[in-house]
Amino acid sequence: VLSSNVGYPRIGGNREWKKELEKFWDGKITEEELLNNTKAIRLEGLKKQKEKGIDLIPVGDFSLYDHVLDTSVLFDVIPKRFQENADSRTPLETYFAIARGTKDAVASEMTKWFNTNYHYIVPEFNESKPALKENRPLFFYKETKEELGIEGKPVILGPITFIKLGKGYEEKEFPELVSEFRPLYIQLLQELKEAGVTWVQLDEPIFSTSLSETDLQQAKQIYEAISEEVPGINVIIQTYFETVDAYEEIVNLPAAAIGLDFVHGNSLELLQKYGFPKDKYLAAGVIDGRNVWRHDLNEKLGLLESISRFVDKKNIIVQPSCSLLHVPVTKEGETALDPVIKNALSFADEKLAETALLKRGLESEKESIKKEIEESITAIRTLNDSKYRKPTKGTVKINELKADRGLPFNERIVSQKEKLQLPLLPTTTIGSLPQTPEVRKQRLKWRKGEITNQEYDQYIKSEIEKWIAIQEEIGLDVLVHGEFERTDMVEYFGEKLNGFLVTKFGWVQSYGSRCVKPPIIFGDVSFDQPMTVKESVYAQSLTDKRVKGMLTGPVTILNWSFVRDDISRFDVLDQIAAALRSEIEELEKNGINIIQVDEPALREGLPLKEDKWKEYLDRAVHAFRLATASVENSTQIHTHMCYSDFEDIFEAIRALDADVISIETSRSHGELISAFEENTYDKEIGLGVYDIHSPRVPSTEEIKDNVTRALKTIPANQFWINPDCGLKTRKEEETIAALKNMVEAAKEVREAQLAAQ
Ligand code: THG
Ligand code: ZN
Repeated sequence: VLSSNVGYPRIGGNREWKKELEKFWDGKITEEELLNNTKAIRLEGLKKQKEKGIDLIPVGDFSLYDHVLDTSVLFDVIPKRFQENADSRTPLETYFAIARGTKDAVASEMTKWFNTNYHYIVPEFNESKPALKENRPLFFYKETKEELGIEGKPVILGPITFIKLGKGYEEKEFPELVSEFRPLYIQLLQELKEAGVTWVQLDEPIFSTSLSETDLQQAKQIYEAISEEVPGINVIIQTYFETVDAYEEIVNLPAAAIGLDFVHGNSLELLQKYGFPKDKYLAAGVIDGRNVWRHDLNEKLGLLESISRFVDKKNIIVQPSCSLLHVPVTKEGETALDPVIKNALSFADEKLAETALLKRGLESEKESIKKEIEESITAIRTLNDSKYRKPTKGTVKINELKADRGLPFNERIVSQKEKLQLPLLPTTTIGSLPQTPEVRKQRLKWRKGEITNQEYDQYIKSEIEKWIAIQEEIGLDVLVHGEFERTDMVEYFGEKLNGFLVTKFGWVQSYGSRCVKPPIIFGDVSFDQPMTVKESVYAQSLTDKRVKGMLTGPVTILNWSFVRDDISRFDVLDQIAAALRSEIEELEKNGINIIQVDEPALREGLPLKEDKWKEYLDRAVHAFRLATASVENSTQIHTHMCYSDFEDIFEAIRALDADVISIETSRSHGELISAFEENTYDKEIGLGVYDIHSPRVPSTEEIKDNVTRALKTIPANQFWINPDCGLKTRKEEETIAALKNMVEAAKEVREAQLAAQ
């Protein structure tokens, strides 16, 4: 039996990595300093994995931004706009330019990594001739060996996943592209082999999605070529996040080992049904790499024993289900947590210790880890029996709540229009306004106790007041309070609802240097006291315009939290929905008549397997409606989604029954509008009329063009004008200038429309 790790967090126990990167981007440290300082973080992680007792330690999983971008650059897949003037930049500067853009070249697209909250940089295959440039995996292998005496296992994104995730080619060109990369992967692996590498991991998470015959054919061909050309190096074809559909084809690919996820979906059943090739290692992902709970080692050992009925023990590799990139580094520093909870948690380092224990247990006798098994069972039982798992005071009978607004939209909208008295083509924003360094500084001071609650409240109020005045001056129709009190749209609610806890250091990379700190749902979720009412009501008291209440929706709160695993996720979802329902009722009671419930993570949570879509979408829609259905007909429910890939979930979006939906589209106009057109959407739509992800201020003309184009498809009386996402990451001056142009554009189009009527 061997123990292995699939990937380790890059960010360091205290986000040291993020801080180094940002210092470099700000010009505060040199490239050499960045490389030295991040090397120290990397070696620290490697050392820890060794100490935890991991046999196959991943190297090259470390990245200075994103592992997909690393792979692109490794193979010289550089978009043209970054090849120009390349001599004036170091290779590292070019690397960051692709990720972040420069003043003359827009960044490459960024999108979600499978069903996670991690984002990768999309490879663009049409503008370069691939070549193996600098063998980074080899560099990391050598570094690890020289510095720490560790024989690392290089990790490389596999060819099929890498190419499938990229763009700039048509489906029929896929085989050609695979052929183009074949010699490059072979060369890469040959160089590794010559340097003494024995194990190498090729990540193919795409194998957990539905592959076409061609895809499988291509996989077979390239892995055959690899095994023929580079014999003697042990290739692990690593899948994760779900079971593999084409189980028999995949496990029979020529490789030394196949890595399967034994946590998500039922790989054991496939193993029992189809067996496993005698001559291969099975890298068994039995430790959950996506969640933070300690495992019952007895149960996991049982799973491994079941696996060993089909695979010789000597051929089993015990490991996490996927890279530990998706969980925080260690629970060690969480000193404020009740030991009852802390004992039941397991972050990356703790998961590695569990992995090593299971290896020991499987290898020798169960007896050899008897004490540890007992400890794990006790820790879980103690939490289950504790007050944390008892119903909380705000718990409601969810089955008794109606998830239906009563009146259909076309009747509700009449009373909404009458109440709200908004102009044709009303203007608004998505909710968050710039979180300036000053806002962050004040929040930090408050957290550290350097300013009092009262002083902090006063500061937030003054920001709200300032921005209500700015919004009035700009001439927006529906105003927002700006969300200055919120660090993160999920963490904030996690801090206020029953059943959640927030950690001190539980950071996880989201994209580039940006991290999130997902709250942990440990018990029943329920409403405790109003969470957003104070700020919204204060904002409303300052203006005669309508102020829109702002909440994060149940699906997004669920998907961006770590969720207890002793009850069904869908039951947790309903609990969150019921708690939000109380909040919405409070807002309404306090005079807020437009309430936005954001669901940016609805699409990302879509299961990888199509046969699970329906249940997910039904439950997601039900939860949204549960949260929003109890309001008066004249109260207007808005929602917002950031994702533009709507085709798969269109019916679900319609079924949400939100009165107004705003969506991010400014990067893909035509596409989205036709989706709405074909589907004859009858409710109100706020189409993002400019891109907030760039510091550029769009001109009035440009925005007018976008609006006019949209109005060819969407009737004006259904249409709202807004930026395409929240303004949190933008600067104040940019925001004000852009919104002024947006309001001016709205005014001109409105006048033209009214004149034409
Ligand atoms: N919250 C959560 N997940 C998300 C988003 C979010 N996933 C998708 C998308 N939005 C990712 N975008 C961001 C944008 C900004 C930041 C994180 C994710 C960010 N983070 C701060 C940082 O790393 O500096 C940390 C938080 C802080 O200190 O304020 O800015 O919005 N859950
Ligand atoms: Zn958005």
